[in-house]
Amino acid sequence: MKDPQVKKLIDAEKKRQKKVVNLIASENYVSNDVLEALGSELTNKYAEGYAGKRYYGGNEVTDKIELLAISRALELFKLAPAEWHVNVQPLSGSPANLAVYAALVPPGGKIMGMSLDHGGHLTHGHKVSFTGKIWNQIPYGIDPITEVINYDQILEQAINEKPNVIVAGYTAYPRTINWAKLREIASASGALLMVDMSHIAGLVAGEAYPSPFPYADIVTTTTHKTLRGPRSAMIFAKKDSRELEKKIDKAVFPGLQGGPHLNQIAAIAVALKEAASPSFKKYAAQVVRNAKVLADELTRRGWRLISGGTDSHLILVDTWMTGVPNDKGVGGVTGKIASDALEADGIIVNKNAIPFDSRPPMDPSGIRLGSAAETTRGKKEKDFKKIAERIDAILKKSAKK
Ligand code: DSN
Repeated sequence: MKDPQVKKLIDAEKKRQKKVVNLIASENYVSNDVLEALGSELTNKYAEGYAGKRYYGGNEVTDKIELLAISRALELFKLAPAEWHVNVQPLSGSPANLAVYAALVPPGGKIMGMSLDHGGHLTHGHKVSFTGKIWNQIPYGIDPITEVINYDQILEQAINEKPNVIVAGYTAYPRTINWAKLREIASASGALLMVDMSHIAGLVAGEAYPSPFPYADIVTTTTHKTLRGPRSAMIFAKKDSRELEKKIDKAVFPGLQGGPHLNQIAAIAVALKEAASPSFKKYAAQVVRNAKVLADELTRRGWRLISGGTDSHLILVDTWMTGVPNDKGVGGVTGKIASDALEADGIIVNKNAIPFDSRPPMDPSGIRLGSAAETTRGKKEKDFKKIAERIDAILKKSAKK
């Protein structure tokens, strides 16, 4: 690279990434092949439209790339092309979710999504997101005692509210989601069931987490979390007389986006092939095993985990309330203090609200941890045990300050 300033910064970021323990639950490390596709000449090409129906000439190669990504996506999640459609053009997760609502929910309609502090995402209808300004969020949450989803409560709420769409799949919910129950709830209340599987897509692909496809009408996903691809997204739609897929394609282009980023789409195709390999299946299982070890070791040392543990790559630790100083010496670390103290020691996490949080979002009561990135770097149970020991020591030291 001839630009020394940018080169220096990229090199500095590479060094930073190598040196830290990365427990950000939504990050991962892509392969060199994914990087090569992202940095390829495909970035030069305009291809507004869809394969075979472009508004620009010169798309004989890019059509093949988009079709390859589509067929690999359907194959990876074991979907028959006659039954499922996939759009691989969304630029990332938020535009993907926006496109689904724009296609299927009239302005002012109801999006029933999990509250942000219970593990939902901003684009599940939160009021600071346009998804909560154009549409009305009907927020649902977890049970205050068990800290897992109470499906009976959601059923009652859905029947009363009659939302247009129920959104499931979360950013800070560690447990297995009962897709079949959510299907029953959506059907009983006349709502569409949209699953945002961004966090768990790689685990679903690797058969380490139940697939939502037998139950959902629409599935959105980013491609850069557990799926270990480029920053991008996909929208899957069930094909039937409702023609959801046609409405969604129109919402993506020309409704919300212009030219697709073909370099990203090629990188998705590469990542999907990698995710279909036997080694990725082993990876997905290891991600879950590592998260469980981390959860068990932290619990053993006195830290309270939301819902008491994890079934996925993700853990939510209550560093604040655990933290009333007790005879174990644990106590009283806010999410910000915890995340700053860990970062100072080379462990990168994010501060995170916990359900029913009484603290502000910039300094909430917890931290979120994930095992996907470090598992990519080859870490196993014994390494996560050591990571738990380090986290415990750092947090206890901060609590005493
Ligand atoms: N920001 C992502 C996460 O960290 O979960 C979701 O968009």
